[in-house]
Amino acid sequence: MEARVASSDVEARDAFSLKLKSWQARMERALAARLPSADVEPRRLHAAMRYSVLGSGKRVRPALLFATAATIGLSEDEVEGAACAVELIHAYSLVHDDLPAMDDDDLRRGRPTCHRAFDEATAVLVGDALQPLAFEILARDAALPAASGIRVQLIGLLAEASGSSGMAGGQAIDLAAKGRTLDVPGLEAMHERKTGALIRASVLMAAACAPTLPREQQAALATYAQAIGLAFQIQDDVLDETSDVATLGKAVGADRRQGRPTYPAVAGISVARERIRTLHERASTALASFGAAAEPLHLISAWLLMRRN
Ligand code: GRG
Repeated sequence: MEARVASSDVEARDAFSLKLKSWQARMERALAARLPSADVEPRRLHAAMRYSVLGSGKRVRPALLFATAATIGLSEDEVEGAACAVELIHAYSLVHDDLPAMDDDDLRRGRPTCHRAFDEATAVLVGDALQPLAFEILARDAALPAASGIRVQLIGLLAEASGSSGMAGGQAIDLAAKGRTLDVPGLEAMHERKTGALIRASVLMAAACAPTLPREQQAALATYAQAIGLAFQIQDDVLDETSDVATLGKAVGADRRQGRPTYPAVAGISVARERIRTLHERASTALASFGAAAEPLHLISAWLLMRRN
């Protein structure tokens, strides 16, 4: 019996790995179609936008939208536009995070960062242009079959998650904490905004596309999303300490060098790993009421737990 369970687990993971590849390919096409062509003026800006979004990236946030959609009975078509919007905000945050005024990084996704490949002013403009493109998609994209009330909700969720009460606020807290220590609750509050907010929004935006979803299931998805969002950032801190540049595609040890408070620095690596594990457990437990339908979300959780970059 145990052997059968184990082999079906392996089959489920193999199937998920194929699914993930298909989502990644789908996103590459969907984003390429929505980004302005590099042949259209201003060409340098458009080329830099495409450089920053296309070609690689794990597409974790879109995968969460697609997996949530599958769990609650929506099609991938119904959430593709929202998945593009979230990924564009994520891509802009990486471009700005890499700037000399922030992390001053040379390498991202195994390639020169946007300001290195182009120039600083262009990289600032890439962020300035990717953000409104995300909201334009939510407002107008014909491929997003959502009613106008749902579109307004999607815009609100993404704005809240990326603004000063979400990602940008988390980044501000992180920058202000350089060279200082935070306690674990302070660190988790920062992580929940900086990285967790957009991950949570990815799940909530897919849920918002199904307005008849029972309130308890919406709450269960929010609990799942919050837990994996925090776990994702703690794992990023662990990988920053334990991985290498070739695996990660970006500089390692940068957080510690820059005096940033990280989970391993504050609590130690083994406490950080244990916290990641319990957060993933909490995420799994939250999905109980969905039964087998939530398998894609369980598999995303398992993927993130095992990730090496
Ligand atoms: C500049 C407003 C502003 C915010 C920046 C998210 C963020 C805030 C900065 C990114 C810094 C960073 C590396 C945080 C660790 C977690 C994280 C977001 C990692 C990168 O996300 P992945 O792993 O990247 O999903 P890929 O390349 O796969 O898309």
